[in-house]
Amino acid sequence: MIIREINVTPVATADPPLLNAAGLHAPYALRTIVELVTDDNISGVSEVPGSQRTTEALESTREVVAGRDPFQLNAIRAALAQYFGPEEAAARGDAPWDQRRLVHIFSAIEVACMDIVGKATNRPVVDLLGGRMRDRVPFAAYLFYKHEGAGGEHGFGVDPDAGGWPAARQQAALDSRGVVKQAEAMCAEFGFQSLKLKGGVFEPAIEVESILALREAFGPEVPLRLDPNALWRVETAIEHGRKMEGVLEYLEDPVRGQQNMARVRQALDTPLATNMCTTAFEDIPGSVAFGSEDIILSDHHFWGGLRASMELVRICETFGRGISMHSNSHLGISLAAMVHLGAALPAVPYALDTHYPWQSEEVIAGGRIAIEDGMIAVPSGPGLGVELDRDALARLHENYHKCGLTKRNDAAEMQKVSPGWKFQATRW
Ligand code: GKR
Ligand code: MG
Repeated sequence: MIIREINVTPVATADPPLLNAAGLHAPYALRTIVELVTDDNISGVSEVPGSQRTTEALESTREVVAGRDPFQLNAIRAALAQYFGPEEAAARGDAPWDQRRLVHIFSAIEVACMDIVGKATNRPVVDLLGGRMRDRVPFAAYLFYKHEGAGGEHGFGVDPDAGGWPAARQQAALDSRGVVKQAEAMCAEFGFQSLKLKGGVFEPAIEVESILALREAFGPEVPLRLDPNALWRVETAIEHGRKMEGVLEYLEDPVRGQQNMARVRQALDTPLATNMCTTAFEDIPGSVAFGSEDIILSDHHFWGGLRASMELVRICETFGRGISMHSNSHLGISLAAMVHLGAALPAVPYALDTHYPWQSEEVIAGGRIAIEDGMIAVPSGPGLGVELDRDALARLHENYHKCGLTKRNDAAEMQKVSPGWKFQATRW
């Protein structure tokens, strides 16, 4: 069996005006959908964060990937590392983690190959990762401060008084009351049993107030997390972290860098999690030397695929790190891959992150994947268990051309509503 065809389709999906440390989400989030087709017509799919750069890099892998056996993932990875490696290594020092290319590209190719291998062997992807440890995978409600609106062209057509999650997704949440209402609506719709608030938007005291309001509304049984995306100083993190001791399940990336994280960690009892200071295998020695976090939020799109994520789990076990999962705005192909991985993990002590409730569109047949009791069932069927809806793919591809975005730029989007706004790597 060999890979005969590589189809790369950039898409844009409506995304609400969510606020974060980097600015504001644009009305569309970009993703890139990859389809590999074998000589015996088996198609495998995958999805990665989108940008023109990623799409072009994927297009250029045709010469490396075409003609290869999808079972031979080690050789494919070696070939891609050789192809992208030197440039990647040169950029490594100063490139933010989400600008690394090889990990995205290999993740895209690997997941699509595993979808093919699963279909060829009539096995779900979770079995290719060593087999399932659970049938349903727990996810957390991902709460955001946000402006009114649901993103895209059609977002503003939702009646905010209609009730239910679609209306709540439309509503603004700019204070603790709004955050609690958002959490209640999201939990009512999807049954989530853990809550994460994206912080780094308002002064720390305001975000702490939201966390305490969530605690008041949901009680101590519902685990809470806050993620200021490394915008706090060490002293700020310690001062405000102390106010949330015993309330947070974990504090995610309060400060920037492994050494700063280690200083905060020594001062607080609350566990620290990261998807910012330990984001690649090359960061593990620093993580161990400094003791920068308790939990690593893995992400197969950024760690170089599903098998690499399983390797990370073993490293985390060795060095006493817990594991959970990071997410960005995404569609159902990414979600299916996350669920297969989540089902294969030896243990899931923390519900995984997902932005999925914030999106309303899909590229997979059968529409949106169901979330019930905060859990997602491993898709049935071989491979990832999802198929492309080609009409939906064409529609979202058209969105991509119409929206005119070529990369994510939350700062530029924020400047449209707050002229002069500037990203500050350390703000409070
Ligand atoms: O979507 O605004 C967002 C998040 O801030 C995302 O970009 C982060 O990567 O979810 C993320 C995180 O946990 O840091
Ligand atoms: Mg984070």
